[in-house]
Amino acid sequence: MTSTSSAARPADAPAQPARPGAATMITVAPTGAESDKATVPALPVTLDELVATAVECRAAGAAVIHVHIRDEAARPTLDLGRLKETVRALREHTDLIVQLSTGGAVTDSFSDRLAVLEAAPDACSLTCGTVNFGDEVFANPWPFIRELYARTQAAGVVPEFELFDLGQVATLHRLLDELGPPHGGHVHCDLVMGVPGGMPGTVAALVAATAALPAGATWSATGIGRATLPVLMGALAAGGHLRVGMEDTTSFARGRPVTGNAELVERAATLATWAQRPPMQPAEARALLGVNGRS
Ligand code: KMH
Ligand code: ZN
Repeated sequence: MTSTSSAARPADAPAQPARPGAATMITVAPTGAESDKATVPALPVTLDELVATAVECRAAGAAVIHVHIRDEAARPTLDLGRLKETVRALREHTDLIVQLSTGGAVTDSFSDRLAVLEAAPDACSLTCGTVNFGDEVFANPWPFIRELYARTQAAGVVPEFELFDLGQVATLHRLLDELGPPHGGHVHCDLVMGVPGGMPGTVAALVAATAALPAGATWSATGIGRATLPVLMGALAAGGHLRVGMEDTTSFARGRPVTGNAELVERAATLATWAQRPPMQPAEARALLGVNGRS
């Protein structure tokens, strides 16, 4: 790795934590690719359901939506026509920042995942390494990461760097060192914690990962399943932003299924407000992330 400002920094120069009192950017990840509509009936899988969820979550305090879509049989898809229609509909009905998943499902091809950018979202996810994913493997080899990142720069799409473990933070540094800053000029990361195979959803892991981020980066965090609340509270305490949604948890509490994404956003917004870090409006999130256009 070559050495630039994105690489090593003193231990006392953390990634940029939100100031006390500063707003909390809440991302909702409403659908994902893993849950089944038959098992989780509240999961938004049609375009109408997704738009309705987006409107409710915006009202509840979300500023960003992380989008996976489904086909007519509610199976995960990266169909480009559907993705374009989804971006259009979300923009028509909300002012949320539209972040398309380039992770897709573990079965999706690299070429289909690269083609997601052709749907011209505001932003996209970009996972910085391969990770065991339960019994599956979520594959993100270096050449794919590099190609996807270069395409985000060319297409003017703001990447959110998804980090499932500490090694992926090192890969993020390598990426920035080799290809320079992202479109929009600002590095924002999302720690995905508690995936079986990735870093655990603990405060110790949160502190280790955030301490290793590039100087000036901002970050959000999400805990999968039972890691949801510890990660949410740890992230608020550590000055981070939040991602919540049915992609990451389908239980609101032990034995109580989530009834809809909005209640997860409402809970996050309430806790953020109690922490004196109320939800951020989409316009402020656009400015933070360097997303062009509508404000
Ligand atoms: N569904 C996972 C295999 C992303 O959206 O970029 C990948 C994922 C990450 O959800
Ligand atoms: Zn996702």
